[in-house]
Amino acid sequence: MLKEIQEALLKGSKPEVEKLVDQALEAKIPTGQILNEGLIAGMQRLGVLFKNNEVFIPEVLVAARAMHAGLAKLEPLLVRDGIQPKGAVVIGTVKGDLHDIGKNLVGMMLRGAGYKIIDLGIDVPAEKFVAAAKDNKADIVALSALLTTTMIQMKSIVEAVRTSGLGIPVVIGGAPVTREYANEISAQGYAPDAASAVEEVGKLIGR
Ligand code: B1M
Repeated sequence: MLKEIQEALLKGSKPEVEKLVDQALEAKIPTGQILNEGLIAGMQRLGVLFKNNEVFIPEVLVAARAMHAGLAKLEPLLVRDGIQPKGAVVIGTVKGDLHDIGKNLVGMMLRGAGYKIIDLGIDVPAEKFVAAAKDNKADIVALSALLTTTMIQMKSIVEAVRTSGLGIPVVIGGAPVTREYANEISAQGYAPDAASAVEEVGKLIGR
């Protein structure tokens, strides 16, 4: 069934992805397995096809729409209700970057772990991160970037948060981002995936 989810995602069929995710949940396949071995694995296969010019932006967009629909089915199971927020996280994809699937997943996992999420969306400039962190008394700022050309924005955002006097850490992630890069730009945190982002945020804000 997980392979079928991948195929449906590659076809960009939103109704099929939704139906198969429902079936997988009914079959009691663990949510994490549906996420990692179904949806994310499908997206990884699509990435290879995209890189090799075997599929193009329109196909990737419909697949992304199907992925969002699949994630929406899983979200209630990843998110626990009625718990006191452990802290407030301002999250967004950096300026110039329109990729939001990974960022949404990180936000979803953090919400599931009990954090309040202020999601600024995509293409977010430094000043907006700082303003939202002030307005929401955030405990941490979380940045996502998927392009080597946009990850460099992270440096100015880390700097803007530092000089704002807010005194809160910044955690960064996204496919091209590494721990070395985080060190280089003095970001306090880095996580390679959504589950590690939860651990890293917990460590950084000490809760
Ligand atoms: Co884009 N794209 N794309 N794309 N796209 C990539 C990223 C690329 C690797 C494809 C490729 O060539 N193989 C390539 C980047 C090359 C590079 O810079 N190294 C690329 C390119 C080139 C482009 C365009 C420039 C193409 C063009 O126009 N010629 C263009 C740029 C647009 C822009 O942003 N300005 C573009 C456009 C698009 C679409 C809009 C069509 C679409 C995005 C739709 C959307 O997001 N709503 C898209 C997609 C879908 C992809 C791929 C296929 C899939 C990305 C994805 O969603 N993965 C991608 C190839 C790939 O990654 N295999 C590709 C699934 C997601 C769950 O993983 O986002 O990595 P990911 O998130 C992970 C981790 O990275 C991490 O946790 C997540 C879950 O574990 N993580 C964090 C992410 N953020 C984090 C933050 C954290 C911690 C962890 O802390 C805060």
